[in-house]
Amino acid sequence: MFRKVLVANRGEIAVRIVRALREAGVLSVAVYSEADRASLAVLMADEAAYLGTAPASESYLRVDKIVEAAQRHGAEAIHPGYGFLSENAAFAESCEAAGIVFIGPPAAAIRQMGSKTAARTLAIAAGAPVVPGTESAIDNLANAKETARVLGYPVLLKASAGGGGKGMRRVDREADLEAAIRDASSEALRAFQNGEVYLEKLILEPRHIEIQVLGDRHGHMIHLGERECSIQRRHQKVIEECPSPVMAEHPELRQRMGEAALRIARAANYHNAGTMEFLVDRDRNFYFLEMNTRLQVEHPVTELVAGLDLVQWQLRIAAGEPLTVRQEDVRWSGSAIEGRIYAEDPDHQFLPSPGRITRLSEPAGPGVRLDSGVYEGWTVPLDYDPLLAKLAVWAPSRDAAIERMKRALAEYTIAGIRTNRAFFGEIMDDAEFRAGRLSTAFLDEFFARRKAVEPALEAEAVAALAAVVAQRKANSAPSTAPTSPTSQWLQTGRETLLR
Ligand code: MV4
Repeated sequence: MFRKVLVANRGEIAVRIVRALREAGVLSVAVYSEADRASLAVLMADEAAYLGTAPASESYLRVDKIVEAAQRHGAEAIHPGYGFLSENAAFAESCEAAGIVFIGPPAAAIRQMGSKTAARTLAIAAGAPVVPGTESAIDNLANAKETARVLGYPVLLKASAGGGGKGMRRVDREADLEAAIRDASSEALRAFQNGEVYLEKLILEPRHIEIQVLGDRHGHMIHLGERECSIQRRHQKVIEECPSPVMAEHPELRQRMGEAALRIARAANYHNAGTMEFLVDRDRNFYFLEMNTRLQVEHPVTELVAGLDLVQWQLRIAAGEPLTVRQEDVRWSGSAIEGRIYAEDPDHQFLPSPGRITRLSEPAGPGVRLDSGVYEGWTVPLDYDPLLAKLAVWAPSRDAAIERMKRALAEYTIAGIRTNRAFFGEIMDDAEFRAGRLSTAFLDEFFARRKAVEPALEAEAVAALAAVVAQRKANSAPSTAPTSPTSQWLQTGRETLLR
């Protein structure tokens, strides 16, 4: 195992990795920008290295400064976390060139999976199902029209270099195809410096289900089942769970998707942790979409249900140790749900809400796992992704996990900034969510349902205000009426809300 590892990231994931290093007896080096001088990861790590000013382009994206910091601190390896440089093949190569182990897959696999068309070609060669479409970029309109006609409208234009929804265009009829290609291509060029686009058949209201894989440097690879990630807003995941509610009714689907994921990973000569994204349609046909060659934000739900520590395995695998877990050893137990707590205002178009956290009280207790990157008094910078923490719960059943999530959310107080915390409680109470009827259209439909009941909620707010006013009067009067500690506590919370 390594003696010292540098964590090339920030926020909750830097904290997650520092914790894993501490448990493994490995010294940790945090890196930080001007805005993150007093970050939780910096406070928790053994050592810290300053990178530069707040913009990521001057700090967390600076390959030269990060590699130099690792050398200066004597770190033998770098864990990139997610985002930033985690899927940058040139960064992985720079690490290796400097004699530093990149804790992740081979640079060649990162590069290959970075091209969506190359990934599709690889998946096809591996015998895995992909969405019907083209394997190479569109180079003339006549061919594109012919392809779209064969696929059948609606079709979806996607950026070859893309992912995450950028440069995507739905096309419903041939008359719209030419303009859509032009728009998608120029968007792709701006976002990825590569204007290539290709065509896929549009899958209507799919589920987004991904498979976690883990492989060592000696050719042994396993899958750890799925995560259901259909609840997304503008390609940003909001809630993830394991198992997927579809697997409860169709357990054979996990094995079939797991095997497809393994075929693709083997074809890519993959090692370390990786994730295959699939779309699953209403008839439970599944199609490979793309591969994420990094540790994912939502990895805790897999850890909770499969009962292993993905970051520990990433470290051991990068250090050359064999993966001693066999596929038949993997057992999935119970149900886990994760909610991403963002510093954003759900009542105002989810605008980022940076600022100082004036009060923080965190949930705990049975089955609760909080991966947080903040503390009371911390100022959430506006320079980065507004993810504050991930609240994950485990329980023996999905219904019990939902109740546990509601309980944990009720224990969670974050004051000083706006967060999406309360919004999760509403989703946990949603009948469609509880029935497990999920698709990528879920949140749009949820907002439409919520709008329909808004007038009733306003009346409820007036009643709540009246109750607080009455309670305040009662409290100020010299009364012997017993007030329970619970009601006192709840009232403090209500007052915070009504301020
Ligand atoms: C699709 C699709 C339907 N049909 N491809 C969005 C991001 C990118 N990773 C792939 N995405 C999609 N590709 C075909 N052929 C629907 C989506 C999609 C989506 C996928 C996963 C999670 C949320 C989504 C929200 C809207 C659209």
